[in-house]
Amino acid sequence: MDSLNRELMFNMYRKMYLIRKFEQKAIQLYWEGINRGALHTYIGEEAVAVGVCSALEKGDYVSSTHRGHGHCLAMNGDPRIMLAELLGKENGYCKGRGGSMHIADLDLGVLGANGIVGGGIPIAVGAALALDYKNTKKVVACFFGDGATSTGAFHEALNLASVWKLPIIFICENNLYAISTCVVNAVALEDLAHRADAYGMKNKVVDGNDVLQVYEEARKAREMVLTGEGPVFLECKTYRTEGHWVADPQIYRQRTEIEEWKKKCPIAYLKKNLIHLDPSYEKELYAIEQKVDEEIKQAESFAKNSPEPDPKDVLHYVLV
Ligand SMILES: Cc1ncc(C[n+]2csc(CCOP(=O)(O)OP(=O)(O)O)c2C)c(N)n1
Repeated sequence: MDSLNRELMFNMYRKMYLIRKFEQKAIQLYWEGINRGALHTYIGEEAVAVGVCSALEKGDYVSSTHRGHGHCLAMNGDPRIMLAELLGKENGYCKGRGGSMHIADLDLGVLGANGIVGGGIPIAVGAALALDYKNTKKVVACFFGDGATSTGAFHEALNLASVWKLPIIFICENNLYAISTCVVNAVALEDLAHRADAYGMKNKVVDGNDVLQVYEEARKAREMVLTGEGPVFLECKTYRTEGHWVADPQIYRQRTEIEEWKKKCPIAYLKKNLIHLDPSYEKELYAIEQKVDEEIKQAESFAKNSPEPDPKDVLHYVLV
């Protein structure tokens, strides 16, 4: 872990805590009837986005999913503009026309969330082809769920990326479920990482709730793909501790299973490890939490006070 320093670890803690608080605020606003769009939260999976994105460099890209808030915040997306988008406001990332599943910020390298399961994967491969063609020495980090690994687009895109040796890291967020379908009922492999074997692609299973491990493996993967030997596939084993979407009754899994995974909270885990390293860090982490809490308050106020789109412009920026 030579590549890890105190500042980096604190920054990873800050981002994971920010994602958690952002999602909790989005849920609260949903039940208050203020956030009316679809909402798939990233609670429990924060270490994956933060570990991977902390290993990226300026000029790299990420492709996201329908569960995309964590990816965007991990790439330094603005929580105020994101929350305004969720509330359908003119100041949102898509001027309120896109909602949760279409947030993108090309300046930050966020190619966009995507409501089509597996839809981001070929887009990421296209972006990697462009980076390669321009000889940029930059990479794409392509996020998708366990369910997406059973789409045709996944297999076609992985094959092409491997044949063309593109600079792309495939990151499977295996949270055990695709809506209500447990992965064991969908795929006859213990590790989804082995799906990459079929395409001659290096792959690794990672503890997706340990941000330091995710970071380290993503950092190594980035170096590897830049040697021109082709993509790397990381399967990050994790769990979404909330429903598939905000109002999911979750009748397909046991409460005890959820409680067990809550004990493996990636944020609490990093906090415990940092305090173990140096007890004085507790105070600093608390200060970080206070600052993020304030940031979320400001995001809420910004979003609530942002203007609604003018009804006469409602079809602007929309393909009809
Ligand atoms: C092509 C397509 N098929 C089906 C759906 C409906 N759908 C939305 S989310 C989802 C499950 C995705 O599971 P996974 O890829 O594991 O991601 P997770 O939700 O667990 O993050 C499905 C089937 C969709 N949006 N797009």
